[in-house]
Amino acid sequence: MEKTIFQKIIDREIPATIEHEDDKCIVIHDIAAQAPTHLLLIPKKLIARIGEATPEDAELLGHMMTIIPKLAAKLGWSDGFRTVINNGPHGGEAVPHLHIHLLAGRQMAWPPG
Ligand code: D5M
Repeated sequence: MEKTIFQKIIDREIPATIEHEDDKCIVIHDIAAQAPTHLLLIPKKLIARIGEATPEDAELLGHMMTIIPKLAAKLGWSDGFRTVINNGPHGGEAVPHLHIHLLAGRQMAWPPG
């Protein structure tokens, strides 16, 4: 199976602006930013989408959740931010490698488009 674009970034085959990295995940700046700050929090393990996560991914997913408040503190998101996971065609997913969008720096609208 061909590597996803995010796997190529994790493997340093293509460049990205990296905001955080540890043994379990990487956080990069989205190339098509939809907010003043738009990050992607990506597990190094290939989980195609959140709908395919399994109970054995619980620790990894929990770890990823704990990265979010650290980023919020580091980047000064005191006015708030939004997290988004797109899943499948109706969810607007483009890259089949789980990623959590983190958007900050402007007022978000509801409902989402
Ligand atoms: O979101 C996939 C996101 O991935 C979309 O917001 C663009 C972003 N993207 C695509 N290629 C790159 C590279 N090379 N660097 C950084 N960001 C990238 P989805 O939820 O799947 O629609």
